[in-house]
Parts: sequence; structure tokens; C-alpha cells
Amino acid sequence: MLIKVINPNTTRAMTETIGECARSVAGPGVSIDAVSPATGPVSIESHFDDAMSVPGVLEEVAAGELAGVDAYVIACFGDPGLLAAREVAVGPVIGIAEAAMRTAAYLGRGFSVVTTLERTVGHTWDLASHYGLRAQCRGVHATGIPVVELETDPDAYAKVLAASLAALDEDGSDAIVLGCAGMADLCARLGADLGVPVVDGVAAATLTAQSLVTMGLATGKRGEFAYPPEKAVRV
Ligand code: 2AL
Repeated sequence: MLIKVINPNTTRAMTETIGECARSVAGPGVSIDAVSPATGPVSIESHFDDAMSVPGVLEEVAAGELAGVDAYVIACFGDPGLLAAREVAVGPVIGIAEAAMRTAAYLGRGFSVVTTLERTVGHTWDLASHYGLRAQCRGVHATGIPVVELETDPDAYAKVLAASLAALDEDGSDAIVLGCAGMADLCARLGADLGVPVVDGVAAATLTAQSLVTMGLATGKRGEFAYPPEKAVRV
């Protein structure tokens, strides 16, 4: 089975981290192809960045279809281009925000999301509502760390830990959801330090994709998610 994990931003070091995380959970016989688009924003932390990343994501899905990919993970917590990618792909397409929130909902009554910049908080609430998980999402907490600084800020872990402790205190949550793919490598340490389940969307989405393919399930193609109609596109 081949799962293509698309980091919608163009920061290669983050793509490496994401690929390692996906490989660490993938089952035997599952290959992970971790990629980032050739063009697009280096990080995604605004609605503008989100929109600008979508053409690159869809190009990677289109290339994956020619290469025989079985399923896709969109590894950015805004789930950019998710519904469009489901139209273009034959196999399942899983976004890390949707997978992480659905996984966290199995683990208790409520979860808190710990994310990057304050300005991403509104979009995260929108996603929780969109996925029908507004009641389970008890809070969304910004750390103030820009995405690219997750790799370079020596205090990044301490800031994510502090925001998670505050979130558990304020929200009375049972679990923490990591609100950025660039936090994937913090997951195990954070879970051990907090003593509560910590859900990384890259792992959750990779295993959801693997499960769906194993069960022989894919996006329903009869209506809304049928391949988009061919038409001229002016560039
Ligand atoms: C993200 C993410 O997962 N990747 C990225 O570039 N930005 N999420 C976020 N909340 O900033």
C-alpha cells in the first residue's frame, strides 16, 4: 500500500519530520511518500496562506493518481484543499485536523487544541463545527509560535507544554490535539509529561488512511465527490 503524505507548505525540513512520523506508525507493507509542493507558502498560518497552498496540494494529488497512490494525507491543520482533493483522487484523502479531532473524540468527553498563532484559532473552531465536533472541542489555545519557528525556537517545547497545561486547566479536557503538523515530533514527550492522551494528526490521518484502504473503502464517487467536470482554465 502506498500512502502519499502531502505537507502543503514548502518547508522541506518539516516534510522530513512529517514523513518520519508517518513511517513510525505505518503498518508492515505500507510505504509512505512524504512530499511538499514545488511552489507555495513556506508555512500556512493565515487564510491567504491556506488558499495559496491549495493548487500545489491538488497538483501533488493529480501526480499521485498517475503514480498509483492508494490514499493521501493532507498534513496541515487547516486541511487545505481537502474536499477538492477528494474529487480528484480515487482513494481516500484524510486531513490531519479532521483525523486528529475525530480520534480525540474517542478518548473522552472533550479535547483542547493547542496551535501556533492566535490568528489560526478562528479557523480551527470553524473546522470543529464543520466536522460536527463543536461540542467535543472545549478550547483552542495559541502558543504564539510561528510554524517555521517550531523547528528553531529552543523554547518551542516549553511553550507547547505551558499552553497544554493551561488548556487542560481551563477547559477540563480529557485530551490534547496538536494543531500543527510541525508539532508531530513533540507528541510522545508531551503525552508523557502531561499524563493525558495527546493526538498528533499526522499519525491519526496516516492510520485512518491505512485502515480505510485495508477495509477496501474510498470516497463515494457517485455525486458531489465525482471527478470534477473537465473545462478550460485560464491562467
Ligand atoms: C499549520 C500546519 O499544520 N502546517 C502549517 O504550515 N501550518 N498549522 C497551523 N495551525 O499553523
